[in-house]
Amino acid sequence: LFANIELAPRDPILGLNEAYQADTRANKINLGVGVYYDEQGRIPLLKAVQKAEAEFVAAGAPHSYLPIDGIGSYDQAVQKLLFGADSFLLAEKRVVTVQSLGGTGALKLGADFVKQFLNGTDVAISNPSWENHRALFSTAGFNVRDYSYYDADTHGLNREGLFADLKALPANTLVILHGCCHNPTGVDLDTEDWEQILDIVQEKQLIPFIDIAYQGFGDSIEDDAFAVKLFAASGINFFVSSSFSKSFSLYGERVGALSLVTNSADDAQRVLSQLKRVIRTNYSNPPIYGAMLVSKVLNNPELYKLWSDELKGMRERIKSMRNQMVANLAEAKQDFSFIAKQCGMFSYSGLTADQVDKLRTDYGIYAVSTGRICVAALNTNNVKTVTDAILQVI
Ligand code: PLP
Ligand code: TYF
Repeated sequence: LFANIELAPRDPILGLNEAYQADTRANKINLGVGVYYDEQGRIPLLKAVQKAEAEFVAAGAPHSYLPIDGIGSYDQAVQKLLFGADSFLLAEKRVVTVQSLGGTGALKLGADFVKQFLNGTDVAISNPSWENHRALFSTAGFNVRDYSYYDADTHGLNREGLFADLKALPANTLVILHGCCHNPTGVDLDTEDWEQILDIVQEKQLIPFIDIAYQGFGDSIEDDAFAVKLFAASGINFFVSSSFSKSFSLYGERVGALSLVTNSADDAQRVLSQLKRVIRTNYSNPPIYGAMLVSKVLNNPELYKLWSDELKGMRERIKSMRNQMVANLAEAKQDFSFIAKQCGMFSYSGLTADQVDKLRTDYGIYAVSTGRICVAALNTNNVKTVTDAILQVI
């Protein structure tokens, strides 16, 4: 039965993780996978999460089934975080939000919905984009194209290419936009870029799908949702996939959400009914634990403040690592100052695949072959080791 099944290629990033785990060198450093590590090199358990867990245990609550669309108070808190508590869309009940299996699960629900109900055939993703975007949408039956985004010469945005490519997309194309902290480049759009993109998607009748997996890792929780709020204010219909994997350090709990902005409360009701069917026929209903923790934190002002301070701490630590890298690499022949201008967990370092290879084989430092490094895995103990090795391989 299974004799003719071909071996599938490994996910390049998760495969790198496996290779790192198998490496026996004591001084190895993993800058591959997008995970935030603290100053001690550990994946943090946030204090706000710990308190919410303690509450849950003390209450002795059962592990019941959730409604198909997840915890209601969670879905509402997600909406406030993305659209702002005072959004007219929320007052008019025009936003449908369902709990999902992480940001990935939200993307897949959105993809299935567009395929089934909106006759979606084409999707456009940034060049480059998160590795899984292409695979996910192509598995969901889409023809995946890409639009220009990164300019390797300037280590910044290819603005002209981006706008030209978006304008050339056929109507009804789903356009995946990174809401903030672009993965893998760390290069983000500014206010005017977003306004221009909003004009283009309206004029060309494209379907925007904002993927926001790093809210709070850029400038602030509120400012990182700028694009979502801008699109919301325009009144257009669009999709948002969001994730708490990174911002709550809840990677393995799979906590995310899909939100759809519709034209009316009536639209929203019908959309929700179909979305629930998509969920029911896939996994019936989502898991309770992670979303329950996030809901407790987001809906309790004290815990919210604690979380937002902890997230600020993570954001500022990453920024200080960027500055440290730039300072340590100042003597290099090539310019690395762009690393401090990029934002979020990643930097497209400009290192070539050969240089990345050498980092791994000679120094036990793991990065993605595209040159992407996870700045959030640096700390004051390992940053000099990394920059010294970079100075050797370039
Ligand atoms: N979208 C982007 C751009 C990402 O970088 C990630 C990475 O984790 C995801 C979605 C998926 O997030 P999750 O781990 O919550 O599924
Ligand atoms: O880009 C990253 O490293 C993170 C983690 O299939 C990740 O987004 C990577 C690959 C993948 C799932 C998550």
